[in-house]
Amino acid sequence: MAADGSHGVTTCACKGIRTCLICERLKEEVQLVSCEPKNVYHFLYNPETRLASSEDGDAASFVFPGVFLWNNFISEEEENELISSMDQDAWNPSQSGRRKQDFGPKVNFKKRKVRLCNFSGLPAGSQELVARMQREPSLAGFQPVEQCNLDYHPERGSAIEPHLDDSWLWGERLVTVNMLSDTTLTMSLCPGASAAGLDGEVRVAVRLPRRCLLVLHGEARHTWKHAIHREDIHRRRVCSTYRELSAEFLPGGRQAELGARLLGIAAGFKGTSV
Ligand SMILES: O=C(O)CCC(=O)C(=O)O
Repeated sequence: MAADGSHGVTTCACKGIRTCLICERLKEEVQLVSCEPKNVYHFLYNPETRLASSEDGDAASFVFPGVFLWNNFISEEEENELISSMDQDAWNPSQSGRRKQDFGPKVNFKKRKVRLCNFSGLPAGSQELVARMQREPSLAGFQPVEQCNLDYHPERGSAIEPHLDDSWLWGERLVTVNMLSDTTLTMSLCPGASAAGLDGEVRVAVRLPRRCLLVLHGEARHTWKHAIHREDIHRRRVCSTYRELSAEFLPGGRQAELGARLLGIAAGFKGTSV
């Protein structure tokens, strides 16, 4: 295995409209065209003021709710330990040049089916991090039942397209730990929605420093799509995203029993990737 944990990957898992540099090189006929619509207004999020300010200075700033950033959430030593432990496991090819490791139940979001399958819990290395998260008031009671590690590399043109995370199974707070390099999370509104009274697409750049923790909740979780663009991956980047259960799977919810089983398994912190 190479120092970056790669396994000499020369194939990819892209499907449909998704591509990465590996399949683009293989399919020479693929012509990449910029998908940027005409009217795009670029804003930069300021974590201190919680305002999104126009990068070109041509529009008024607006409050951007639902982002919480914790700088230096992990130390360099912890980052090294986490990455070397991940690199001892296989990384599975995923779409758009990403590789992934999953610790969670098997889910069919279309059919709304959850199966425990081989879910053996979150990995041991996350136990202390989860306890640390829970001490932050805005993450009180945060009990993740899924951890997804993603590996991005500029050589593969890794990216993740703008999307909203599911909210049938996953709860209010999405928590990500950003490792190995700085990057930018780009937030954009779903078509038809407008922000700051602007006629066009509004994009808000949220800078993610190496070793920070990011929480998306509220409007940033449900109204704004999030993406990592290929051009914002400058070096290898690894992130771990932790997801909690929605109300349907918590006490009082229709699937509380299944939720309790998932919580019990996750919190054993004896997991291997599924
Ligand atoms: O790479 C990231 O920080 C975002 C990951 C993400 O959006 C996802 O796993 O759904």
